[in-house]
Amino acid sequence: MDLGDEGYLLEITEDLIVISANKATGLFYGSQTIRQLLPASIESSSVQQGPWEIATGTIQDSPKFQHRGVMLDVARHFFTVNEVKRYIDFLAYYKMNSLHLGLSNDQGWRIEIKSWPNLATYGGSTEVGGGAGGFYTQEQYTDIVNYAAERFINIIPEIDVPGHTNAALASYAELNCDGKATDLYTGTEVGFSTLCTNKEMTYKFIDDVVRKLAALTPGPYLHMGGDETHATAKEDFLPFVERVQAIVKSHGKTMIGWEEMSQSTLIPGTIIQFWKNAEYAQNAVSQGGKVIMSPAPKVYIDMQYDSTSRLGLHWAAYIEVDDSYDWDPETYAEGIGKEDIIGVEAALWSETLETMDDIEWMTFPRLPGIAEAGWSPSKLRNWDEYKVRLANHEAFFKIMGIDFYRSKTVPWVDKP
Ligand code: TNX
Repeated sequence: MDLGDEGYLLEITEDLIVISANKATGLFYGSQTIRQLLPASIESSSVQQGPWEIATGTIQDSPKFQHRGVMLDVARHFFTVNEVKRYIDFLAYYKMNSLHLGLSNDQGWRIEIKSWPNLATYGGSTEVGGGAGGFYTQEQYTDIVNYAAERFINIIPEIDVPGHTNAALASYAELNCDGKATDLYTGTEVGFSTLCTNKEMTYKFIDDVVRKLAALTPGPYLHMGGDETHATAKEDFLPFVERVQAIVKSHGKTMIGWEEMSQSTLIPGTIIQFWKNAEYAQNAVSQGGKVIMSPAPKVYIDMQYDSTSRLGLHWAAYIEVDDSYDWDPETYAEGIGKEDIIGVEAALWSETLETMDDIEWMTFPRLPGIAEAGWSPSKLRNWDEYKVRLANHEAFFKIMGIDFYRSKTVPWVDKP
């Protein structure tokens, strides 16, 4: 039986439950399935009345894609270590294995780099709307990494360059072409900032940051952004991407970049994250690169559900729960097939999201469906069947205190 590195076999009989797997990851996923098969009251923090019954039967299960994740933007609004850990718990329950943290953007720098201290202390001192912001010390970042690893989740840190860099440009004058520090920024525009790609200091800066992040991150990937570089001339952007890839490689990591990076020459192994433009993804594939699928009209879970949603943006689409379920990563982008795709990643940009409740309301109930897009074979996925299973997760959402959106597209069991 081919269970691979992440699969498991779960055999439940009247007197025994057996999980078998090749690796510890599979045992962990088997135990998450047991959690989902038992009544949600097992999740309660107080003593509950049994009996706790579970159906007998056999489940053989393994994921379709090796990468199943969410990008959480902690730069536009800062989220604490405990909030990130709670999010990691949600990912674990749905057998996702990757949390991509957007650690820098125009509005904030969120990770301590000791050789460039102002990045965090000054560049991290605010956020969208002018709130206090914040940053993770290296110890706190390591705490997040370890907490995730205990749940078989890999942290992918992102430092977005050369655009989306105002927080760094405000912290260090020498990163600017004119040698003048910018002001901190608390708005929500994109595409106005750029590192000075012609200055050697810029590459020393990136090398220092990448060296530290690589040392703090046990996983194989560092994400270097590269999106929406409207303030960087294309002739500067292309060689910049080549140098950044080489820096990441020199510190022993594989680079991931947003799709725009595929306009440059990719080195073997570089992974491109598709969000909008199939041509960019095709560029990556034609250079032998692999793709993470994050189509904005399906998995940008910062998008509003409909025009009445109190949070979120809608530039890509209104994304109802059925819309975010009903797509197939293997056929979504022309010219990008199953063999080109390493996985699926939702994106939770936080321009409009300030609290954990806000994060939960955008994430639930869309997350389980996106997890399924990354896990289940296409032919077994069907909204009419899925929506009934999703409705049964209401009890879990409630017992976990998750603030979720009661979409009309889902036949919820409990009426409010
Ligand atoms: C696009 S998608 C962005 C982000 C914004 C997001 C808002 C991408 C790589 N960049 O900078 O936060 O839209 O939905």
